Amino acid sequence: MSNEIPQRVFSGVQPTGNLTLGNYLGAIRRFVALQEHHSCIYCVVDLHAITIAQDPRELMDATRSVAAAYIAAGIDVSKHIVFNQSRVHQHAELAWVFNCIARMGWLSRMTQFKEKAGKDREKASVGLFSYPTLMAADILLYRGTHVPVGDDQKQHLELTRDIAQKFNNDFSDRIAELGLGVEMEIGREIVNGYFPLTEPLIEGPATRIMSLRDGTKKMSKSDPSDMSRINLTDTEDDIAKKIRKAKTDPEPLPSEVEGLENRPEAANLVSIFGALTDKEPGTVLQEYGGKPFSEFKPILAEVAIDAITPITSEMRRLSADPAYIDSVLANGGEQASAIAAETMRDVRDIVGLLA
Ligand code: AQP
Repeated sequence: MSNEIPQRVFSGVQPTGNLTLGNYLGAIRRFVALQEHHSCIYCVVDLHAITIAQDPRELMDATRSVAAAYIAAGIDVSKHIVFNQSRVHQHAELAWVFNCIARMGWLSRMTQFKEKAGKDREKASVGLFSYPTLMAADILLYRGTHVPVGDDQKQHLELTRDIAQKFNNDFSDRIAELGLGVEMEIGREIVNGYFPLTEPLIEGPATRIMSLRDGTKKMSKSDPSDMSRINLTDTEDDIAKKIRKAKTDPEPLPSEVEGLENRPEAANLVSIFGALTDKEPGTVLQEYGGKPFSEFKPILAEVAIDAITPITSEMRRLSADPAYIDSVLANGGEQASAIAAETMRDVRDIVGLLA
């Protein structure tokens, strides 16, 4: 009996439109940092994208574009696995098993479903409702131990842990009989089972970047207003204009972090600045406290342009060669399939599904 699950980082991004500064700072930039010391699998989660209607051609383009962003941001595809989810059929297969493990009550509490389904829940797809069980399958198919995500995914990761724990409990005798159980130390917990209790990595200065038009709403690629976000495909002029027009209040920047309370737009611009320059908000305010936004915004725009435009131009160069992107995804898909097939063989045995 093997008694250790190796540490493995897994995360994904949906190909649902242009990637935003939020996706970059909250997720992709952290994927790049983690690759130095971990074995990583980064997925373009196209099966998640179709929980909301997508134009087929745009979906293919967006899938390649997310892969291009991963590579342009610095993910080393010769050392880590990058692929699109739908290539590995075991994601859907394990999601079905997890649909039978997860409880209706658990899924009914998911705030993202409530937000995305809106008022007319009856018309939302079943896929949108069961999205978190597919997300749990994405992670646990590779027995992912660490998942870097933005703050909005916290609840889904808690559900992933609940599903893993229920699976481990429901089948504990069978897991022991087959010798597939492992003792895991995750954080401070010692756990015995087949699936690890995944650790969410929600940390750093940019776990929730807010809309440039409304500091109480998350910056999102599907926001109807393009002015609400900075896209990784924006030109320098676009970035400068969006920051210039970003909603703010009439007061100058405060000198202390406490002064940002009840000033969501100001707090957001300061945290974007901090994330882009690797500075704590307090340090940013020491430098810029007392300055009006008319002075701070152009400096922020310059910092944002410096950070984003090298990635944008590399994405553009990569996107001109879709055959290369496809080869990366195919190669990553093969490596992912090999791991996924092993997990799914175990799961079938554990659950009692004849091969
Ligand atoms: N505003 C944000 N701040 C910090 N992190 C963010 N993430 C998303 N928005 C922000 C993180 O990016 C990763 C990929 O997100 P996703 O594509 O899976 O979907 P999402 O979380 O629903 O992000 P969007 O941009 O709002 O997409 P749409 O509009 O399609 O729903 C995740 O780790 C997420 O936390």
